[in-house]
Amino acid sequence: MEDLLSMLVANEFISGETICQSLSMTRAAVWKRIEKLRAEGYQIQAAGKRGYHLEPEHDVLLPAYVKKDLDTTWAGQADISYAPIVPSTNTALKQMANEGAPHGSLALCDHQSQGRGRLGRSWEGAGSALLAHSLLLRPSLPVEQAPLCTLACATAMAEAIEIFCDDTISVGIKWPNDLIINGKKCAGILSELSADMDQIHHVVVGIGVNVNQNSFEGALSQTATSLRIETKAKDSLCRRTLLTHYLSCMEKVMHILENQGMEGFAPLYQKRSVTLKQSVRVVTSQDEWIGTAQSIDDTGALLVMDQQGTLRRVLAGDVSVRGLMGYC
Ligand code: BT5
Repeated sequence: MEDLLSMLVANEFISGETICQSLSMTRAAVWKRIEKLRAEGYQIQAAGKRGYHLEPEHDVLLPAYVKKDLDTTWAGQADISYAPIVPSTNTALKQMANEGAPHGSLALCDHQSQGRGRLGRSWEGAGSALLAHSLLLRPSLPVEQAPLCTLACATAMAEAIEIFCDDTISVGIKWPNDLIINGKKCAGILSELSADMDQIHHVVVGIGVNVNQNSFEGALSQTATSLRIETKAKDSLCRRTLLTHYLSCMEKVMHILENQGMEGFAPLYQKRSVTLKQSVRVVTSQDEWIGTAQSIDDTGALLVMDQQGTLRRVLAGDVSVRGLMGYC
C-alpha cells in the first residue's frame, strides 16, 4: 500500500498501466488497492487516460503526506497509524508499542473523540482545529529519567510552534506538561510509560495542540488559547507543517538529552520555563502547599522551597503558577 501511495504522492497523474508494471500487479488488484485507500480517506480521482490523481489536500494527516515532508532520521520514519477519527491517539499508539512498533512511530488522526489528560481528566478539541498525535520513544535513558521525555517533548514542541509562527510569539513551558502563550494553555502533553525496575520499554508521548480554534467555551475561555488566536491568522494554519517542525525539533532535543545529559538539555528547558523562580501552589494526591519553584533535578522532578524553608521534590501532581491560567 505504501508503494502505491508513494507513487501517487510523487506524480500528479499516474496511469493504471504504469502502476501495474511497477508493482507487478493486475489492473483489478490495483483498483482494489485504490478503493481501499479511498476508504481510508485519500481523495483519489481517476482522470481517464491521464490516470490516477491524488488530491493535494491542504491539511490532512495522512501518513504519505507526512512522510513526504519529513527531514528526520527516526522521528515519524517508522510506523505511522492514521484514522480519520480515533478515541485517543495515545491509546492507539500504546497498542502499536505493545505489538513491537519501533522508536519514532506515530499515531495520527484528524478528529480525536475521547482525548485524555493526566489523572483521569479529559482533553477537549474535536475536529481538525486540534493537532492530536502521539510519538513513540524507546529512549536510551535510565528508567528514573523517563519523566525527562515529557520535558524534552515540551521543549521541542515549544520550539516548533515558534518556528511555525515565524517567531511572532513566544512559548513557555509550565512544569511539567503545559505549553503557554500569553498566560494561556495552547497545548498539553500526556506521557505514558511502560518499564520494569531497570529499563524503559517505551514512552508514549501524546500532545494536543490548539491550532485553529477561533474561541473556547466555558471555563476554557479563560485558560486556553490557540495558535490561530495568538497569531491573528485569517486563514487556517496547517497542522501537518507544525507536526513536521515538531518531529525535526524532537530529534535534535532527544539527541542532546541522550548524548549530553542534563548539562546539555537543562538550559534548553530552563530558558522556556514559566515555573522556575515563581511562586507556585503544589497539589498532590496527599497534600496542597505553597512555595517557590527553584530548579529541575536530573530526573525531571521540580524542586520547590516551601514556606518553612524546606526544599521539596515534586515528581507528580499539579503546580499552579501565580498569574497563569487563572491562578492569582
Ligand atoms: C494535559 O492534561 O494537558 C494532557 C493533554 C494531552 C492530550 C493529548 S492529545 C493526543 C494524545 N491523546 C490523548 O488522549 N491525549 C494526548 P492535564 O494537565 O491533565 O490537563 C487537562 C486539563 O486541561 C483539563 O482538565 C482542562 O482544564 C484543560 N483542557 C482540556 N482541553 C483543553 C484544550 N483544548 N486547551 C487548553 N486546555 C484544555
